[in-house]
Amino acid sequence: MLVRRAAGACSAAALLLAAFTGQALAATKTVSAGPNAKLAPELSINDFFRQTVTIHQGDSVKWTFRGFHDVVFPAKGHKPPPFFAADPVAKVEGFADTAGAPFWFNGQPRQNIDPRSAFPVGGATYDGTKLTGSGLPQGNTAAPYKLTFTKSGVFTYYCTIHPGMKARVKVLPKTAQIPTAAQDAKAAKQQLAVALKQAKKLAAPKVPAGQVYGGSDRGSVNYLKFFPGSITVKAGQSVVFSVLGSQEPHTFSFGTDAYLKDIVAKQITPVPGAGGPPTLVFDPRALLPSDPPGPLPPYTGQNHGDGFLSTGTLGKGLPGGTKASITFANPGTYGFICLIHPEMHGTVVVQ
Ligand SMILES: [Cu+2]
Repeated sequence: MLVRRAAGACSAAALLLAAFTGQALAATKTVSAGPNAKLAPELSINDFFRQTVTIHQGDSVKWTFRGFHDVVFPAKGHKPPPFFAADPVAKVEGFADTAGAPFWFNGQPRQNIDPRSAFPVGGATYDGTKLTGSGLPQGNTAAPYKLTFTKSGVFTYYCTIHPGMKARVKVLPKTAQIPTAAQDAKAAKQQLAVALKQAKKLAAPKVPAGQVYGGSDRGSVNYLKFFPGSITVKAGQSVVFSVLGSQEPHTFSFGTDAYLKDIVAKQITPVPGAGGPPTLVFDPRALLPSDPPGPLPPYTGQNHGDGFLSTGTLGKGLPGGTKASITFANPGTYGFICLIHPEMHGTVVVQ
């Protein structure tokens, strides 16, 4: 009891002292990149919780990661860097299919993760004048990212991985009133409730006959799933594969398990740099269609040697567009996955 009273007196003294000198104690608020909640495994909500966090000048924000996200503050008034970009020099080379034929994309520009998205940049404080970011965190086990805000203002930040995923930090003078931690938690909870309500509406999209959707998305709410999971057609018929959302690109990729797994494992490969950090390079087989731009050839089950055929990444705003049609020549049961989200599986049954 005595000890507790002494501790209480001590912290009261510290508060008094702080009030006296006009110095609020520097505090840290936490924001979750992705909801800090257990969701259905195929449901991805690409948002920051809470959306606008308000702090005092000199305070910090700590981001914890749920899902594959980053935190990037451009200099105020500037756009965030892209997630990936064409290498100005290096070309794709040496990619051949299992039949030994070179892929069409040899000679195309290599696609790298932009180093400003890939690696931490800008240091531990932010005042709005220079690009500052977390680099690519490694999923849910990533260490939190912490930034101290030295100037007042309203600062917009981005996840460069998911287009449209952005939020704000409002930095107020030290004397201003700001929400309490409890108020922040309540707002984050409400924000999640709204997203989950949206998710309910997206869980079973109406898909026209003869089509398969990759994902069912609206804004930050994304189902990482094929709809329907299995489609049956007659030999000689086609299926239209489409991605209507813009935040999560998908591929529709046929092939043997081993071949597709190999691409997934090499989806992003570090290539050592000369004295600097490595360049993170995308496997062109994951990003680009298996065949030259234009209508895809019919699927026979033996394309490119052992049956590889891929639409490349589809989605709103992507060079590959939102849809691809594939004609199925031979009866059989053909599995496909998304090479960006390999947990997505589907089947085409050809009769
Ligand atoms: Cu993200």
